[in-house]
Amino acid sequence: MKMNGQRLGKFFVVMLILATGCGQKPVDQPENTLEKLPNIVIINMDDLGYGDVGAYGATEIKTPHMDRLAKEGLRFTDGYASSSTCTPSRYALLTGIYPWRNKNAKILPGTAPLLIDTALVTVPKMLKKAGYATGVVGKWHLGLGKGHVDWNQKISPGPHEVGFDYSYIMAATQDRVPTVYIEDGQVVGLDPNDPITVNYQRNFEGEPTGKENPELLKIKWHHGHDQSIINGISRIGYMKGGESAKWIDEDMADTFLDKANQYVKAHKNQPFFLYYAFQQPHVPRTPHPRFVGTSGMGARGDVIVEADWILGKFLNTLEEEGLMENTLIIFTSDNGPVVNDGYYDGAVEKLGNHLPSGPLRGGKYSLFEAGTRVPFIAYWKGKINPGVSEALICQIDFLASLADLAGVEVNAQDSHNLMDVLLGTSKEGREELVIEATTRTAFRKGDWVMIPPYEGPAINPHVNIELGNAGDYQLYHLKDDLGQQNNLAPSEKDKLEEMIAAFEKIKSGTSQEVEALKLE
Ligand code: NG6
Ligand code: CA
Repeated sequence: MKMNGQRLGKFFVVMLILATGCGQKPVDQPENTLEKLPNIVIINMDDLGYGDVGAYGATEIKTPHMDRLAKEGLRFTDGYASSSTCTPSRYALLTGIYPWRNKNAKILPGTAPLLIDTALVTVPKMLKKAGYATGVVGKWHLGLGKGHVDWNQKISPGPHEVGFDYSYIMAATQDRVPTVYIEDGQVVGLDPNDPITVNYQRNFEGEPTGKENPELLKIKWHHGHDQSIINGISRIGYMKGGESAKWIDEDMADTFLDKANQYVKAHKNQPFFLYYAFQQPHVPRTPHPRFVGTSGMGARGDVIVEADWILGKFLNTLEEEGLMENTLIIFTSDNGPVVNDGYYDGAVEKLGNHLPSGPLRGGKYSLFEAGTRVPFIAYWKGKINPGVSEALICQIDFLASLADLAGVEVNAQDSHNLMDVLLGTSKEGREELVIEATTRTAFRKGDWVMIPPYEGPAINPHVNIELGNAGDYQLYHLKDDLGQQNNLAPSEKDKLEEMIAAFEKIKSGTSQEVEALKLE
C-alpha cells in the first residue's frame, strides 16, 4: 500500500503488529502529532437511494443539508456500497473485505452472533492504533455475542471487540427485535425484574403478533413483519419482556442525534472517529410527529426530510465546536432504495414523480446499479475543494484510504488506498469492483458492468424491484447506458470474455484467508 508520510506532516508510522511485538504501545509520537490528525465521521444512511438526494437530481423532495455537503464537498457519481443489502455492506465498510468472502455475510436476524472476526483489522481498530477515540451510534446489524445472547447481561463480543471504544446501537434493524438500545453492551433502561427474551423461531405464549392481532397495529404489514408487536408495529422475530427498555420509534432519530452530539462534544479535544449509522429511510418509517406530512410523499419522504434535518443539527454541533476545518465527513448509504419493504405506509401511493433510484435501474436487493451505487460525498472544509468526481470508489476502500490518512500501515486485501481520490487531488479511482446482492455477484470494470446468469425471478414482486437475474450474461456500457437498457453481451463477445476472465480472477485468485491482527 502506498504511504503518504507528508500529507499531514506526520512524523511517524504506526505499525499494525501482525505477528510479533504485540502488546507494544504504538506510540513514539511527537506531542503535536495527534492534533494534526483530522476527526473522521462516516454517516451511513439505511436504504437511501441514489435519486433520493437533491444533489443527485431529486426534485420532489428537499434535502438541503445533504445538498450542502455535496455542494461544498466532493460528490461522487460512481460511489458504491459493496452490497445491495445492509449486513454485507456494513461488513465491507468496516473491514475492507468483500462480503462474499464470508459466507455468513447475509441479512442477519437480531439474534445472530458477531459476524466480524475479532482478529480482523477494521477501520476503528486501525484508527485506534493511530490514537483515535472511536465510537458508533445507530444501526449495527453485524451480529452480537457468540450464538446465544442473554440480553439481560453484558452483551459481548460486539462493537467493542470490533474496535469501538463507545457504542450506542440498535442490534439489527428497526423492523427486527430486540427493539432496544444497547449502550456499551448493556440494554439501556432495562428493568431486571422484567427480563428480555428473544426468539426468531417461536412466539412466547400469550403474546400478540401482527399475524393474529392486526387490530393492534398502527402500521399494517404487507409481507413478512407479522410477528411480535411493539409500539403498534409488528416486527420480524419474537420478543418478550423489557417493557421499560423498548425504544419509541418516533424518537429514534433524536435519540441517536443526541448520542452523536454528546460523542463529538466529549471527544473534541482528541482525534475521534464516529461511525454514525442513521436508521432512515428503512422500514418501519416512523417520522417524529414534527415531520409527519412535511414531504407530501408519505412516511418514506417524511423520514428522509427528518434525516436531513438531523444531519443539519449534527453539522451545527461540529460547527459550534469549531471542528469543521478539522473533520473529514463521508456521507453515504448502505444500499439502494426500496419503496415497499414490507409495510403499508403509503410510500407507494404517495411517491408521485419521485424516483428513489434516480436514473439507475433496480434498487435494494438488486445487481443492477441502483442496488449498490449510492450517494457518496466527501466533505472537509478548507481541505477538499468543492466539485464532482466520476472516479470509481467503494466503501470497501475506507480501510486502506483512512489508514493512509492516519499514517497507519495495513495489509489490505480488497480495500484500495484512494485517499487522494477522496480528497479530490486525484481522479484515478478503482479500475474494477465486484458488487454483491444477496450472495450473487457482478463485476464492474472501467465503464462496463457484467452480470453473470442467475436463476431466480427477474423481479421480486413484494418489493417490486428488478433483481438482475437472467438466464444469460448481461453486459452494459454504463457511460452510454447508465439505465442499463441495452444488453451488449450478444454483440460484444470479446468484451464479455475479457470481463468474465477478470471477474473469475478476482473471485478465485485471491485468498479467502484474512490476516489476523492481534492487538493486545
Ligand atoms: C428483509 C426484510 C426487509 C428488511 C431487510 C433488511 C422481510 C419480508 N423483509 O428480509 O424488510 O428488513 O430484510 O434490510 O422480512 S437491510 O437494509 O437491513 O438489509
Ligand atoms: Ca439497508
